[in-house]
Amino acid sequence: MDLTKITSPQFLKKMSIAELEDLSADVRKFLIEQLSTTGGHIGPNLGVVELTIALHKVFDSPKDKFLWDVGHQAYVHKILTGRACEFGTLRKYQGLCGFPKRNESEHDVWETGHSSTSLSGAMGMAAARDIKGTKEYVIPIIGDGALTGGMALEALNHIGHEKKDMIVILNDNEMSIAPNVGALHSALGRMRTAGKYNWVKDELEVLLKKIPAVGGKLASTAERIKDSLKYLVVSGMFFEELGFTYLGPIDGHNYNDLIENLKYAKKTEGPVLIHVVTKKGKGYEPAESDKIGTWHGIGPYKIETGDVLKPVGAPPAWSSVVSETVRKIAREDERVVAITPAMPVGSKLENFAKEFPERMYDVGIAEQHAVTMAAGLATQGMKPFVAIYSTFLQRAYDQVVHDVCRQNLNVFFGIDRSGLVGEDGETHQGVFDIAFLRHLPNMVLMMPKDENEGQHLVYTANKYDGGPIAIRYPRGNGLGVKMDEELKEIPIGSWEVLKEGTDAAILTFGTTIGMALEAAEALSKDDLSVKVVNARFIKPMDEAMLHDLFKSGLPVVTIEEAVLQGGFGSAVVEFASDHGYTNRVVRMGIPDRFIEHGSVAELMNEIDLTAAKVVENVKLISSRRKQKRA
Ligand SMILES: Cc1ncc(C[n+]2csc(CCOP(=O)(O)OP(=O)(O)O)c2C)c(N)n1
Repeated sequence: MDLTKITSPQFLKKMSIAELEDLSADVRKFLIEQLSTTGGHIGPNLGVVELTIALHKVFDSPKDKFLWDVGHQAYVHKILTGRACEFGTLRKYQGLCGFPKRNESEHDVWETGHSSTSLSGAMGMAAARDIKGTKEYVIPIIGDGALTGGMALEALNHIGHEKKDMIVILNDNEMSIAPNVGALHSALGRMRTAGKYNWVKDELEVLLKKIPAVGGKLASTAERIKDSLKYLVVSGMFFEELGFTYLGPIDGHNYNDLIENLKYAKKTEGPVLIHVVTKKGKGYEPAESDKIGTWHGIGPYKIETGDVLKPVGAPPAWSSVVSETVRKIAREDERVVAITPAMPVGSKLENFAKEFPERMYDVGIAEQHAVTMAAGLATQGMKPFVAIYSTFLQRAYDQVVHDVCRQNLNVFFGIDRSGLVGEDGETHQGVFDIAFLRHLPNMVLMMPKDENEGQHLVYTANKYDGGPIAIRYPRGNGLGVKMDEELKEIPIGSWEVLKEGTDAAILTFGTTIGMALEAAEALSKDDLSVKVVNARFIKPMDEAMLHDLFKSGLPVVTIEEAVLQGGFGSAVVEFASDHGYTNRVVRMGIPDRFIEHGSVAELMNEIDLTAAKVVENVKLISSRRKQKRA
């Protein structure tokens, strides 16, 4: 079938099981081919082909509401709702978003990117439905990984209590990004092996009702028998105890099972949870046999071999530089403990885990717990390292404030994927952390100019005993600079002058240093001499250098790949104002809006964060100064 001709999921209603199976094969072929050129979340999507088709066959989207948790597995939903023709632009600048997007389709009713929000969103939609008196079904689809997130458990607790009509689909593929972890994961494992409780329960009821005369009475006692059967047949009655009708486990690649259970759930009052067992990567061997999560989300690849097309000889990834330095330090310092909330692969902590299994914790998708657990470790004199993506640290904000900063504990944060992350788009851009950390008492915040300085800042963080300290580093690879053998401490709050100049100063750090140097070089051709400063400590700033700079009367440009409001430039302006300096300061950074997906270069261009714009700004302010002097 030509998937690009699909305009609405209505065509599914008339299809037989055999036709649905043919459609699944077409969808898989399409995904494997398309994603081989664009990259994307291939594993999760290949796993939900039958599930998504069955959902659209049984329910009526957009009247019925599908909420895709995390949203990375919504590609099949996008295909069935008329977007196959746009797949060539997937995750590209101004192209199809890799996650559900409300302005893309009326079938995308809930936007996601961060995990474990679907149940709370669904509870809100169900509450609205009941207040308004409408009749639609609300169907959150959540993975076994996302279910470990605290928010999902908070919502389960509430939904079970409220007894709202809702059909929760638990897509259990035993994987999070990496293999799923935790006691809940083990409980699901026991449910998977316990067999089909629901059918046993129903068959018993039907059987008892058939017995003449006493049947009714017996059937009423069936309730009680059912209850005891729950314990007999299913080892973990977690969901039933919480107030859900539990159906499953069912084979998520079998249309008969899927459709029958979805229809049964439609008739069931109160919250239902269907436990659907799927295989991540189903139908594409390299993805299906992946045990560590390489095929969860991936760049372009060669279909025949599964080889991922990567530049050869690239410098080490930033995550590697930081995590491997922590590993090196951990050999000498037994207080070092590494914590990741579900991202051991992305954070490049696999080597650390192998070498120090007793000092490594993958806590699952549990950012809040990760941060507060680190605080607990620190109270006992340990030196916890929390490797966490900037965007996901947002979820643990109060834990950073209340548990770590307020108690002034020695927790070291590795804030990975800081700055624009590109193709994952607005839910994942790591652009808020400076603004939400800079104002916290006790916090030290740094960003290195290259990977050599990065390893020294990691060492500095380990030596620091004054409380919380965080290093930001971007997605992707380092610059390929020479690495010093010996690690050294960099004085807290010290900046570095990279280039002297007399007409203007550029203050910047991390990824935008290259842009500043390039601009300074271009400006020198116009006879403008620009000072460039590596402001590697965002907090505390190098106040001595700032005083000198402002006293010298130089106009200043600040550059940051982070939001302008509350950012580094704001800190510089605050400093100037507090000390009565009136030098002109132009702040460059991310404007007050969410930045969508695209390559980082395209996005930087869109928001005018380019060397050309730096040149323009420096010319503007330095010519004023020249006029003033003349
Ligand atoms: C709050 C948050 N933390 C971490 C992530 C990164 N992440 C994206 S998908 C994923 C795993 C989700 O696993 P699961 O829900 O089982 O879905 P699957 O990919 O296995 O289908 C993780 C940890 C995220 N999106 N949101």
